[in-house]
Amino acid sequence: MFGFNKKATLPIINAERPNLFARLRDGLGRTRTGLFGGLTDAVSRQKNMDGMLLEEIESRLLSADLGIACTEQVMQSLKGALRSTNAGCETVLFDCLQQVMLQILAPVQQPLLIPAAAKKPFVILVTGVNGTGKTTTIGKLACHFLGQGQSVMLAAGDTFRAAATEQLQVWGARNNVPVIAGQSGADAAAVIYDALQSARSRNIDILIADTAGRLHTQGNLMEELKKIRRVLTKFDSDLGQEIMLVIDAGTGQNALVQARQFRDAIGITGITLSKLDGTAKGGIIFALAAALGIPIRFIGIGEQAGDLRTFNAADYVRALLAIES
Ligand SMILES: Nc1nc2c(ncn2[C@@H]2O[C@H](COP(=O)(O)OP(=O)(O)O)[C@@H](O)[C@H]2O)c(=O)[nH]1
Ligand SMILES: [Mg+2]
Repeated sequence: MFGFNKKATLPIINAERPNLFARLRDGLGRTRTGLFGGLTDAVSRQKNMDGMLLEEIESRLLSADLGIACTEQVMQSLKGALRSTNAGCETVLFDCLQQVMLQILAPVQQPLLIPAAAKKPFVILVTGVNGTGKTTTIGKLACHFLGQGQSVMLAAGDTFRAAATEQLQVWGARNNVPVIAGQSGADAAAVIYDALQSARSRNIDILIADTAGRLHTQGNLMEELKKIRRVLTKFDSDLGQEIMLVIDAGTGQNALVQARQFRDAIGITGITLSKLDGTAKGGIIFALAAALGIPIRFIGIGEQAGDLRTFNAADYVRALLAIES
């Protein structure tokens, strides 16, 4: 497996949970291979990095979906570093990537903190296009917050498909948390309003609401999301809310389009980037961070309840560069 022959210089965040780090590192394996597979050998053989090698690095960054702006930022830093040092190519490449990547990601490392004094419930409204992993992320989030000792309720706001409600109920049963659902085809805002009332009367800490997948171009469905937002405010104008967009990491540069349009339509307060385990395009996280600056709350690295991680920039960069702790 690819790995730089260099000791970690980043802080070790999850030393007490090494298996989690290993899962993240393994999950990012395809992105890492795309970025660096075979490259380190070529780099370590060279004393000076030539133009062809620099071009190769640039095209790999683009293929991993870092996007043009981030790729340029990395390449500028790399060229600058190469000019100003006599260190070997591999060391320069490693240090430079580590530094620039961390610089790009650190500002969006803003974990979702549930204010202790907030009125209950705190609401997490989960949105995104079809199949990005919304319902699965909700199951994982339920597990995550239960593990922190919070009480959780789920609202089946995807009323388009009966299967969506069933899928949420399976996650509810698995985690032993209540699921509020309506009839198939019911008004999603009404289901979520019912769930709010139920959660408040039962003193539930966190209500996580599912919504039907929609394309950002589907105006009527975006209107429905706006209505849900109005219902939340109408229920209680002081309600603590997270409007979470779930993005499939394999989407490529279209992820930026999705994020912008959801942000402009309903205001996104946080992103969960799912399916980082199955893609070679995990570089999209850099493009999202640099272009939008929306907090990245969680990353999904598998389909199981435990495959959700609070986003940590240093961990992500270390895992991507396969720096062993
Ligand atoms: N490998 C992988 N699969 C995921 C992840 N998150 C969701 N999925 C899968 O993606 C598919 C769609 O997920 P679902 O939650 O139904 O998406 P939704 O339509 O947005 O609610 C399902 O097969 C999930 O198991 C992830 O982080 N990694
Ligand atoms: Mg769903």
